[in-house]
Amino acid sequence: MDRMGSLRLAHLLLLICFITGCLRTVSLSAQQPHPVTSVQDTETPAQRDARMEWWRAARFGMFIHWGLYAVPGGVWEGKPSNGAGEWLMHDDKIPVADYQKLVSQFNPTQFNAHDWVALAKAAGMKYIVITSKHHDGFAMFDSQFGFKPNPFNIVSATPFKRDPLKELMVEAQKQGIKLGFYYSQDQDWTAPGGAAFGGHWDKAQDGDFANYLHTKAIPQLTELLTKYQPAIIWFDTPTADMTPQLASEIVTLTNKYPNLIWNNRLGGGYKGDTETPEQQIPPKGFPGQDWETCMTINDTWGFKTNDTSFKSTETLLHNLIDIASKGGNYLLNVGPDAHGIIPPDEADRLRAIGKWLDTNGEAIYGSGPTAFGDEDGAYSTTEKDKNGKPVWVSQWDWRSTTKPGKIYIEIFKWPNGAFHLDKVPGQIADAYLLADPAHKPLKITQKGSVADINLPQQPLDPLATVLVLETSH
Ligand code: JFZ
Repeated sequence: MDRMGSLRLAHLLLLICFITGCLRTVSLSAQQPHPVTSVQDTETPAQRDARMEWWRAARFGMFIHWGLYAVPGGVWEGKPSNGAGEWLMHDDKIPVADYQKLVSQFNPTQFNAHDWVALAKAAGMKYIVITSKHHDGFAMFDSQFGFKPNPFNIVSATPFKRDPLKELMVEAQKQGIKLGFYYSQDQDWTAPGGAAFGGHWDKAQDGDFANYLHTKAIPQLTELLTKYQPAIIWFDTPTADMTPQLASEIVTLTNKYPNLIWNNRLGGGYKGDTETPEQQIPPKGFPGQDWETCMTINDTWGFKTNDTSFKSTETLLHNLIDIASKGGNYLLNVGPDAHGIIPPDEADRLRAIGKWLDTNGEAIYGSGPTAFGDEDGAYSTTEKDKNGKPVWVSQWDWRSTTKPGKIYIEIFKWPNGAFHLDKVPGQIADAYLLADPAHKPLKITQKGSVADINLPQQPLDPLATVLVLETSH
């Protein structure tokens, strides 16, 4: 088998491991109650609504994958990798000691917390989730733990010596944006006993998983929660090692922070707060549930020198609107490089989305899902996928979001003359374009639930122009 083929096979095997791990977790949770009840198990619906309120209104967040893997940037011993930047150590089976040597080259002197937070704000993002420790085990904050076989964090082990998470915490507070931490609680490829999908490849990784949790993951999560007051903990890649009992020890910790929001990737049968579809938008979202699609701008989370397949601003903005119309959040990733710079191709796109939101944010923040429901597409009646399920065929003409008394129509494909709707709930009393400062009334023709709204010849914004319908019943 060639290299590409074997890598693809490796990834397939990883995915199977991941899925069987999840299935085991799910069946365990169906069999037994949680050893420790979590906030989600005991709070009232009203308490949950209060806890999730800011998150639900936010709609748009910045994911940041930044770690030691930014140094190789997806290239090891001259060979570019096909996998994600942050998976390089695993994909190339790099020995622990060799990987750890990268610390002397990690000196991101151009890192500027003010600029990163300002960029998130300029993009119209309401929260940031940054990797505090990814699967490689390297902590991006000042930590007293994980010191075996040597201190493996940015403050103790690199010439940089600064604590970027602390600096981001200060700036996030100053500029008024929520800050959360991704923490790889299960996989840790450099700590003895930490899990690795597909198994360990270096003797230095062997050890007891519970011991790893007790000596590194739980102490580090405690440091993060006590010293940085994150709004979110974003767990990842649970394996079968994370038994209900072990997961419950983490839940005992998170329970001490009644406002904390955490996702569905802890493991051990805990559901957390949010569904986390990855790199895709489920056709109908998760009705009645909190969910967040995380997505890369190019094809990697952690920085890769060779990855320039950036999605267009239009695609990214349409994704944000699509997700909002289905009641979810968009956690869009940037991968800063080893100097501390967010790639300009990523930053430019974020600023363009922010510019659109400056004018049209009313249709996104705090909005409810679509008033219609067929505009996003349909399952094909002829085409089936490899599992025999009908293929989803997306439509990208327009989307809809709502607020009490208002229907927003985000128009992607400008129609000729009038915008036609078949199933209007209620009577349209007023119609105008959100980007028109005068909100000049547009001509409405409505018979029952069928309506036509006269539009100007040209859209006000070729990316998306928002039509506002004010309704009465
Ligand atoms: C995980 C990480 O392994 C990856 O490096 C990145 O941090 C990403 C956000 O999360 O990758 C996953 C996790 C879950 C799935 C796929 C990749 N999944 O559910 O298919």
